[in-house]
Amino acid sequence: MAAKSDKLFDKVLIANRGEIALRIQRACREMGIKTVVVHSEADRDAKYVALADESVCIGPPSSALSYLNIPAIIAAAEVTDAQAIHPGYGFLSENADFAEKVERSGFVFIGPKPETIRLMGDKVSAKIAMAKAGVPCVAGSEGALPDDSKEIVKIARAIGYPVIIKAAGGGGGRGMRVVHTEAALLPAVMLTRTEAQSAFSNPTVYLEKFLANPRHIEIQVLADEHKNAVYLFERDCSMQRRHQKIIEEAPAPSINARAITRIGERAAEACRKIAYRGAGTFEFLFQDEEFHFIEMNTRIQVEHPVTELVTGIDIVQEQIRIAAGQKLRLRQRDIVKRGHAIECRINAEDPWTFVPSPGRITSWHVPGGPGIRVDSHVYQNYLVPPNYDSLIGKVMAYGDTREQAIARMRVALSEMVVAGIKTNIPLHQELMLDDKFIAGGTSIHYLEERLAKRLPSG
Ligand code: MV4
Repeated sequence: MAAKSDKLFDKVLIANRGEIALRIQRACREMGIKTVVVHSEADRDAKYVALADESVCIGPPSSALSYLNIPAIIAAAEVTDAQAIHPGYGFLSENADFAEKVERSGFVFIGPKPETIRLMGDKVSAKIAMAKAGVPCVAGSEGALPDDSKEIVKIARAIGYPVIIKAAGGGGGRGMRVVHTEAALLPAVMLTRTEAQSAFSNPTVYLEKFLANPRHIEIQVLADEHKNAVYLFERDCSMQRRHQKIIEEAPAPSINARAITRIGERAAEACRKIAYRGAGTFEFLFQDEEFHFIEMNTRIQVEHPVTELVTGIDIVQEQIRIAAGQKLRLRQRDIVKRGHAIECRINAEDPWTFVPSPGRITSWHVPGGPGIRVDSHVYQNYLVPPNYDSLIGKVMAYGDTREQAIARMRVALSEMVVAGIKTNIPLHQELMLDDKFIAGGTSIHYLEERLAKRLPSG
């Protein structure tokens, strides 16, 4: 078992790829921790792999055979004598069985306890736990929907239409169906159950009031295993297409500071109540000045840098310290949010059709200057493999005000050169000039509505 208390790990294994593998590696190196990176055959020549103290090839390009290959990852930790495993985001990051196997093999999982990951992975148990811990939730069924049709109709009537049926095993937009009338209710429940059974091997569904025009606001938290918990304020992640976020920012434009304090305190208190450990994100729908909890993510998130920029806290380093058993050094009163940060996710995809565009990057120039941060594993001549998601980097702009952050982002995007593949940079440039984006506070539906009105090819 790795040393707990004040001593950090000697060596951490990074069970991920791309920009987040590099981000975690940088945090480790800054803390004097050696790194092992596991990689697939497709990522063998990536520079961040060469930069790690050690690397282990764990399988062919297919994720299922490499980044999702639990025995291969644990074997890599054994042969390299790593003490802890950081899962990054995606892949095995929210897989409770993986976390459990990591711990049973004698390594530290850099993340919550397996039972917490399991609790939050089931959206019904997550909501019950959070409601009990005092977090305001969307009105809906108390737990899973029963089998009895009359009962289901009664529940929907009490809540009032429109309602949304969601799969307990879903999350992130998978396995949901909106219902506008009583006539459509039971067929929708049946269909969602059937789909949930085949997609998640779990037919459990629940019902909520459907919020028509919300914003997606999330609260970042950090909690140690000594019952200390803090919140690092909010992010606005409303700018998304098909449940893929493309721009995130902190703070959320025009939300009352006291409302943020209240919901942040609720989130931190809930962490203490459920003995949460690690970094976490409470996802809320925000509509009519109210927060409604929907899900909790138990991993580091893609958009964590906007929170780092406005708070000055290195969230990945905090994850590592917490996993080593240290007490949080941060006290809530010392955590302040200053200025404004925006993140544009740069994807290797056609900016008009969103079709992935893997291939050789023949030219790569990143922006710089005051308030600009670029997190990317890419370089000139890098080959974007076709096997993984299309994120090739993140451009972040920080400013004293939102206006300054937007102005810096415009300059940054204009300086950026990515040749040889298509990217969504033109879409980001368009959005940085969009009146509604500039005004701030758009809903989760804005981008898709805006794209529908876009003129073909410029
Ligand atoms: C909702 C909703 C409206 N009302 N729940 C989609 C992702 C998943 N995390 C929850 N989602 C939604 N749940 C109620 N009661 C609308 C969405 C939703 C959404 C939420 C966040 C970000 C983008 C979204 C896009 C479409 C629908």
